[in-house]
Amino acid sequence: MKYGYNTAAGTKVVDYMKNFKNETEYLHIYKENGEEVDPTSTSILATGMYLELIVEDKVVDKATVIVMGDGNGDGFITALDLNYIKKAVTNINSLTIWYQKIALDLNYDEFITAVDLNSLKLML
Ligand SMILES: [Ca+2]
Ligand SMILES: [Ca+2]
Repeated sequence: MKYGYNTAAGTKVVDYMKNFKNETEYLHIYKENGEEVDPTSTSILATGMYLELIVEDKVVDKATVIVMGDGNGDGFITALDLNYIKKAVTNINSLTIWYQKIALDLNYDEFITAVDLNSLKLML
């Protein structure tokens, strides 16, 4: 599983999908629970959504969406995300899903610290 399609909170699915050169008929986007999302949807992108490139019924590529600062996967930056960081600062194991750690590591140093906490506060 890879990631790298980091994006800003508030991005709409339809705008996000325009970033990709792949023929849109081959590119599918799903919610964390596996439910497919209409690629022309104006709903908000959230951490944990994922993309699949499907050619001739085979998944040839897959990537997870990371919305920076969105640790709980609702697409918005709120006090809930702040709480995730607060817990992670004292106990890194409180983040149980790998992409939460990436979404909340706002300075990309691979650690969740007070620096990330302060950055997220500024995003609220
Ligand atoms: Ca959130
Ligand atoms: Ca960090």
